[in-house]
Amino acid sequence: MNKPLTTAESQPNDLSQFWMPFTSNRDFKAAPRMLVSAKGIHYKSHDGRDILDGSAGLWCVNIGHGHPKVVEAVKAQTDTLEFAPSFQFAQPLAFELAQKLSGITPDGMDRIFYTNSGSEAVDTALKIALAYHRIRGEGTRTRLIGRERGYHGVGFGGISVGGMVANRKFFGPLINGVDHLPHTHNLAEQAFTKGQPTWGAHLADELERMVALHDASNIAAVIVEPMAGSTGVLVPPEGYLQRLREITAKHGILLIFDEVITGFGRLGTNFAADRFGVKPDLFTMAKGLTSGYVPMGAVAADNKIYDTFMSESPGGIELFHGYTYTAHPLACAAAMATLQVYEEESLFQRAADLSPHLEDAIHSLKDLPNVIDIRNIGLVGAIELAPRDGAPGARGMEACIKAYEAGLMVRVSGDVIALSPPFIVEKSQIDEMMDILSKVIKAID
Ligand code: PXG
Ligand code: PLP
Repeated sequence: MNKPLTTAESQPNDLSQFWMPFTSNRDFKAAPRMLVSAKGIHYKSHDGRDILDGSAGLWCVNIGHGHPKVVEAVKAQTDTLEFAPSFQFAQPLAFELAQKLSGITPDGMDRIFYTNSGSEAVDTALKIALAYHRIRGEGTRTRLIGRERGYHGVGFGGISVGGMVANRKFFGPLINGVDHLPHTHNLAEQAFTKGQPTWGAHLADELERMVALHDASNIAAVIVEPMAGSTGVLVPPEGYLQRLREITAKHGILLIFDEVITGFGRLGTNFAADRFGVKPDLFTMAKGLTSGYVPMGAVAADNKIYDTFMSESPGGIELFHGYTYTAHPLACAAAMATLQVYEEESLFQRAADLSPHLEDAIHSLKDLPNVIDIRNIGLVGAIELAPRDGAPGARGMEACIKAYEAGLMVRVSGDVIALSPPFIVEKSQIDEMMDILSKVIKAID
């Protein structure tokens, strides 16, 4: 266990300076929930309680907390080379990591561009798509298509193609030339489905209507999460992603998968592309890439996209894009060690093997009060509660806070409770999570 913090360290007496993200600062600062250390599948709260990590942090700590291999790798890298520029210079781990990653990406998607977060990965993928079309002489292809209820991070690119209204409505006109496919959630047709719903593949055909309206020659790319996580776990209907692939391929539109959550074993396979047997042209990753130990994201590109930049751009810099911290040595070290842990501990397989247990356990909650849907895939589960009249999200937030008080961290999106534990979770701990959730759901009205 990490060295316990002193009271002064764990309970700062002034909370006003840190402007917290995606949080009611006023509510939190009135009743803080401080996490002071973590090991394995537990956080330690500032009042000394063990909190089961039912969400792998923010869907990222797939290998569990405090894994000595990753901790050591980052420490050692700090001693050797803490920073080196990646513009015009490089450090060897960047290439080693890209090579290692290309061993688990879908065939022919071996070109890796590094970022520091999922949001940056999304911006990068959209920019590569636009520049790719221009470089190959189809510069009219500038329109981007996202999906309602999509979450693609918080950059202007990501919120433009994203479809969560609260994340968009405050921020002006955004990027123009964007359309949104309909989301695929439909309780009447899909409630309490285990795994992929059978209803909904036809919603991909809406893309044909957009092509008919704008003409394919104006459309650069379609971006979707293969499984939408942040919006409350929407599992893709059977055949839906295949249909999107067919339509995009037919019209020369790039297909981008946002695999920031689904990548690195969350669905029991390397990537969702593998799980669903659909290969995009570009995909984003982050979170599980380093298991959250150091921030890092990336985009994997089909080799043909990279090759086009190399052969068609006139010489000199091929892509005018990059971050100060692209391929940061500490992030590369964390990612190398994380990938090694996944391999040595067969963690993607473990996620797949645990999936039926999570499915049975979570669906056993279906008769609890206010539960209107339960859904699951891989090592992800969600419980949708009916919204309170006039106060959507209130019941979900109350569940989140009560669960924490009872020793369990979950994520909520509106009134959807999401579970996505680290892959090292034991079956008994999944059961413990369900016990807590069951008591919590019964206790709120
Ligand atoms: N794309 C997807 C699909 C994501 O889920 C991002 C992009 C942005 O990544 P960064 O690293 O910039 O946050 C995400 C992030 C939640 C939750 O509770 C989900 C995310 C982030 C924080 C909370 O569902 N997803
Ligand atoms: N703003 C200024 C003034 C900068 O000089 C830079 C980078 O040099 C940035 C923003 C971008 O920062 P980053 O490369 O960390 O995304």
